[in-house]
Amino acid sequence: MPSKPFYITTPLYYVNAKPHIGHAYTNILCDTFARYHRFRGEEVFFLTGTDEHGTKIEKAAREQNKEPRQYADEMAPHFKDLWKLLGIEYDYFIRTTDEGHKKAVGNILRDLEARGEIYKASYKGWYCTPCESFWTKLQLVEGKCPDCKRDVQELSEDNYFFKMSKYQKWLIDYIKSHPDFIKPEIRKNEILGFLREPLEDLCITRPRSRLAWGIDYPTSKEHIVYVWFDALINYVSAVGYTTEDKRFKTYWPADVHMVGKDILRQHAVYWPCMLKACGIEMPKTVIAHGWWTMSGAKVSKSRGNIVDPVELCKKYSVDAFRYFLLHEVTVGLDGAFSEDLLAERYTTDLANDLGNLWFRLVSMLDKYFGGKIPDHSAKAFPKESIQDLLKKVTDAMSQYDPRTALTAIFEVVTLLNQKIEEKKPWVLAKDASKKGELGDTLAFLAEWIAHIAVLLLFLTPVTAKEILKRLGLKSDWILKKENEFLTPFLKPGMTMERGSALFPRLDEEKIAS
Ligand code: ME8
Repeated sequence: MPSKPFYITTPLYYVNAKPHIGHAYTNILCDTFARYHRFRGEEVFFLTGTDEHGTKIEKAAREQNKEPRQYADEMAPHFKDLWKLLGIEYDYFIRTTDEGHKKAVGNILRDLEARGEIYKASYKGWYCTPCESFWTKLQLVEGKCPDCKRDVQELSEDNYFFKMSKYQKWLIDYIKSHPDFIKPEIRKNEILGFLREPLEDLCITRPRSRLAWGIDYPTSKEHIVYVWFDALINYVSAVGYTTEDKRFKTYWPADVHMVGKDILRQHAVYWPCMLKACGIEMPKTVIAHGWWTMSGAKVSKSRGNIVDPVELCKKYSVDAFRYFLLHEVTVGLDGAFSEDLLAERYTTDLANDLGNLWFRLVSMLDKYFGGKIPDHSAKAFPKESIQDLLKKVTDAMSQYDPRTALTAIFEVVTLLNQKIEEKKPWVLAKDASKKGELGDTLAFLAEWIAHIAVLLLFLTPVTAKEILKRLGLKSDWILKKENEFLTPFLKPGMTMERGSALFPRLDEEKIAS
């Protein structure tokens, strides 16, 4: 029986501002894992999209004198455009305003209500508009929102509640007995810490009089569904829950929900309780990555310290931006972003190490062998070392650790540059009796570069494909059996295309601007 497709999701981003480096990071991570699983021959379903309901969106639309729907229609393409620019190969883009999604939300609510999982009650609380959060008096900090420290309003209103509290014990047991459910460990412990306090039922509606922009609550004209209850359901509505049974069975459960640590509670507490109440299987893993910060503060639209990925890609290339984000921090930790650091990594790792390695190889092949792969002996193929690198990279990728994979690859790049210094092919070239050694040395380097390029296909795909094209090799690799990789790719006489610099020297003036 074929294995279940690998199903990976990003959060659905609010459309109240254009995407920034943080959103780009989550999607680049997911794209890397999606590409890796396709590379391993698996079917993949990679879901991303936009979260379009709720107070934030309504407010942002009104500020521009627009209807929320028109505003969302104008904003959603900014996300699609960025994913296109970044080469994010998602399979489906869901919008919470899609009819299919709204239908699934209604079906779920009707079912939960019919089964007594939802009740109506009067609710008194303190509401923080920017955070869209209700707080109890105890939760307020000096009378202000505990998250953003802004003013809150006291409200009392009739609402619908999901009986989340009854799942508390089950959830704690589930998290403890499924070590991979929440990653990394530190975030799992945070959630378990949160669950030491009594879990309250979740208020899942807003009165229409206060918020009109959202999904209608199916059994009350006066209520709108709370934006988080609506948005989380996308992960099952996108694969046909309650609308296309066969599709749902094919894809669910999700293998990975990738989220930032800011929204882990919704994904590791609300969402599992919702699924449990619906009788749906749990996703396999929720991974919470860290935040990109600037001068110590989280990059965020509300702080206004936005880093524009489009500008960075224009200046440094899509792959350089991708390399930086994947290589700079281990998934789960925070990363301090600075353009200076990006420029430094570009120059040292990409231009000086990888770019230069390529340049030296093709220059020597051109000079000594007319741009062709020379005759060489079988020992020129470094099978064991290549096998070792493959293992390091695949182990790291199966642990959702692209940083370690990139580090292992770039360590080899450094070693290969050192090898050129040691072997001094330009000295070998002067001695006719060393022609065989010269051929072996260059073939060894060329094989390494070809194999490295294949391993970069899911990490820095533009560069990887470019190198493979220049070597005259295919780039639609599917690696089902290791042996297909542990074999020479190049034959004597094959010609290589020199091409321009893979990572051109940075133009100082352009960078400073
Ligand atoms: O929370 N560093 O949407 P959102 C790293 N609609 N990642 C960051 C980041 C940063 N500085 N800033 C944002 C929502 N992100 C809800 C989600 S899901 C059913 C609903 C990324 O537009 C990170 O993935 O505020 C974070 O979790 C997400 O953007 C929040 O996006």
